[in-house]
Amino acid sequence: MNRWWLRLTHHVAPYTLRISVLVLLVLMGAGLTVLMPWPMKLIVDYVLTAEPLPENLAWLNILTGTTETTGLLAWLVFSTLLLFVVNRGIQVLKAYIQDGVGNRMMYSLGGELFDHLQRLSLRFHNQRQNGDLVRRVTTDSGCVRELVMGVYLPALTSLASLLVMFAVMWYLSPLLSVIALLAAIPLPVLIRLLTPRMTERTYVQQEYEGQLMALAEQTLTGLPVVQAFAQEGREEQRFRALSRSTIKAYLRTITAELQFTVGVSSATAVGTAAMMAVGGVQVLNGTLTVGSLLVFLTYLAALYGPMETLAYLTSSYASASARARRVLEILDEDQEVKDAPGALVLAAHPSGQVGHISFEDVSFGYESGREVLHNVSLDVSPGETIALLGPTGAGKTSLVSLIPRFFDPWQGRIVLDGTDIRDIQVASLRNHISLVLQDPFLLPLTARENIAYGRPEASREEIVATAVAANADGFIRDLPQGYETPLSERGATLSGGQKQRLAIARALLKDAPILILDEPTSALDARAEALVLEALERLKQGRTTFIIAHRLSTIRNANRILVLEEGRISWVGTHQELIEENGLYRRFCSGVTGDRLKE
Ligand code: M5T
Ligand code: MG
Repeated sequence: MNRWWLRLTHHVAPYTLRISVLVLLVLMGAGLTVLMPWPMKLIVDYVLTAEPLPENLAWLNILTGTTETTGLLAWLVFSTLLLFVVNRGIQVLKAYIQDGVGNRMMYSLGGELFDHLQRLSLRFHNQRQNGDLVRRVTTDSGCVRELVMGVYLPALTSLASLLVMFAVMWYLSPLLSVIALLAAIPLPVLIRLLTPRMTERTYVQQEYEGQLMALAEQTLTGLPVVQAFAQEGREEQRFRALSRSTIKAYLRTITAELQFTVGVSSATAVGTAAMMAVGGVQVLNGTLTVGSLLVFLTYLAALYGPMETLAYLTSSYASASARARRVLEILDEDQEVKDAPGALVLAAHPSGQVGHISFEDVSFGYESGREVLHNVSLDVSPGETIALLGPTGAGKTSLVSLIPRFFDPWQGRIVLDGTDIRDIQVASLRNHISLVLQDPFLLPLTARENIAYGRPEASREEIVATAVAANADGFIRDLPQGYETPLSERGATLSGGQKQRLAIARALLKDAPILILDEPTSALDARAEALVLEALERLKQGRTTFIIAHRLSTIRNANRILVLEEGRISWVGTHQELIEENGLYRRFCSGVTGDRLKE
């Protein structure tokens, strides 16, 4: 975790020029801040006392072209005004550039994180909470902005002004400068002592905040279930309990920060008191002018600012590094399923027979120690339709999800047209597969865009034709804005069967040589199912198809039926053979009557 910032440099590098301008502005600002009390000093020491300017300030007379005190006064008043205006101008410009560059860096890192997250395996996402991940992308990616704009730049500003002020102070009174220096010594000690604690506490706090967001997100997503079981009270209690932990963690962070701030301000207060005493005596002795003491006191007040900034810096650094930890943790997450070096790119328009798939002694599970598929071997010819049948939890969905490489097998291999699918480019492999998932998830897009999701360039005619084939055209036309109706919380909500037909249309339009249908008609009534199956029948032509179903009617036309039981292939044969051995079918599908089998 050390040197974590080194890993973020490529989000900062593109803005080097703008950051250089910022640094320049910062240094100019520091210089102006130091100059600020000087017109006042000159007025007090030379204008009000009508003393002539000493040798080393004689250039002021030449510059103003007058030795008159009133003329000098006018010039000094004018320069105060000028200093103020220029300083403000610099601040405004600095703020503008700083915000622009800061946000660009943040979204650059956020973009990298989002991209990486999208490509992480479903196994990773199954174990993570969406709300927490969203927070990492949208909030925690601000760490790079926080680091550059909240740590490095303020550090430079503070150090530059401290340095210049210290030089001037030394020129005015070395003794007082030494006292100021003594007051500053506890600062690095405190930084070393308290930073690790602050980092740790900030990390814990952010973890809790992530959990809180995840809880809110999950509860809102599952709200129909929460309301149906009247569990709002329990969810509220969970939220409140988590809130309490979050607040506790927050307070612990604040405590660490406050300890630090108190330490810093005590040191500064003692220094201030000491300097007032010694400076006062020096003025009374006549070794220091009133004007110089004024400059000194102004700097003292100004010293406190940068020192406080330095104090905040460590807590900003702590929080930036805690956030960075949450970002890098995800970026370090290995892309489980990724392109092998020199991976094969499948031809865009495969000619001839494509889609010969073999499972060779494949074993697979989701978590170690619990194997879900055991030594599955299967050879599917191009254009063949394989139906998968089996009790719930047997591993049907798991088996087909290995084909697009949502997961890789633990043992054995899957071969597509002679190539191990691990040697095929993932995107290219997936482009050759059309899927209807068991849970037909629709995106918050219009009906038309949802159907065209896998082929955004499809023409309207193609989209409508596919919808007609999937028996979806009718209900889509009945939606408030037809094909242009947004399918989101604010748009139309579809029934389970309608969603399923839309998902089928989406898969069909993709027009891939391999078709995987995970219970595509489970939510349809007999009539709708018949219509969809008829469409599927047409579309299955020439494609290697896997169809999972619980109903016999759905799989009647499959070339082969495969029965999966507890992760093993227990039976393979045709529909006719299955009917003849109907005892077998009854064994794993309890509750299905003989009548049903005759469908
Ligand atoms: C097979 C387990 C599940 C079951 C077995 C998807 C998924 C499944 N499993 C996990 O541990 N993690 C997961 O992410 O794997 O599950 P399946 O392949 O989904 O079974 P199915 O498709 O035959 O069942 P169904 O109900 O869809 O007919 O032990 O716990
Ligand atoms: Mg399933």
